[in-house]
Amino acid sequence: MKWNIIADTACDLFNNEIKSPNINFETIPFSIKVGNEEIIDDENLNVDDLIKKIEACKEPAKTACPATGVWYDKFSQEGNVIAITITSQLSGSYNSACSAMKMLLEDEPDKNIVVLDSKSTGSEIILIIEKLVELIEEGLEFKEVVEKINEYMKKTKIIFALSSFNTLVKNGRMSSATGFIARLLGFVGIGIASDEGTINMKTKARGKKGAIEKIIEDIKERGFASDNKKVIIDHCQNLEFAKMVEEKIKAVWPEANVVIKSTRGLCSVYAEKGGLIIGY
Ligand code: X90
Repeated sequence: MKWNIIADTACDLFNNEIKSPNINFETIPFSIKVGNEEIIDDENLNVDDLIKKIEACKEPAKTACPATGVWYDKFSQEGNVIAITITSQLSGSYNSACSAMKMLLEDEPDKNIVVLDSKSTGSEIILIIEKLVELIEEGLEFKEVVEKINEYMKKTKIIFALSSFNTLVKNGRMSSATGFIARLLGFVGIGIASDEGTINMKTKARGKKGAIEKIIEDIKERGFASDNKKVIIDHCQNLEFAKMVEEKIKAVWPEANVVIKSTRGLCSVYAEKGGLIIGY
């Protein structure tokens, strides 16, 4: 049986990063607008250039989620379909994918298809996709895969550390009251996702070291989703900070499996230069 895993580019994985004989993995891009320029978050997007353009532009960058028709085209491929989107609380991507699913089910009522609301973004979505691959490779039926992934999604977590909340606040993805940190230079704002998938600001720290302490505290408090203590650290042009976090995690949990990745376009726009998004 062939399987398709379709995600929007908030997942920060490229199409060639999931390799499994029975799985077709594809990502659907957001579009990003910087000034008058329209940029597609596809495989050719260069995050360095994007950040430079954003920094040179007076207005904040804007984004738009994938259209229903694009999801529909991917869904009509042969085989089972599992789609996953960025949190429905911050983007229309989930609704757009759900409309495509409804259309498809009218044409093919027996199709095995589901759209998952990650209630998160970036690295937490990577954890979920990698788990999906594991479940599919175990040879489970569609229904079992969906059941097990829903259980797993209750356990995965996200914590992010950003030094600017400008784009999030200016685009109305978080209120300026919670975006207070945006104005405090030299501080790192730390937040998590609420159960519904909105931004829940936790605290602020002065500099990287303080932020790392808060991140470790959070992992201790909420615990890993998997027995093998998997952590994915997504960074927007801040490998140094990502490595510092990795080192500290390894010092506390030497057996942890830590992977560092770069944000693609969408998460780069909102996490901004220097931001970290950690999934565990
Ligand atoms: O539909 C669209 O145009 C996309 C809008 C996305 C807005 C939010 C993106 C957030 C990216 C920021 C920190 C992580 C927050 C996670 C909370 C669930 C990264």
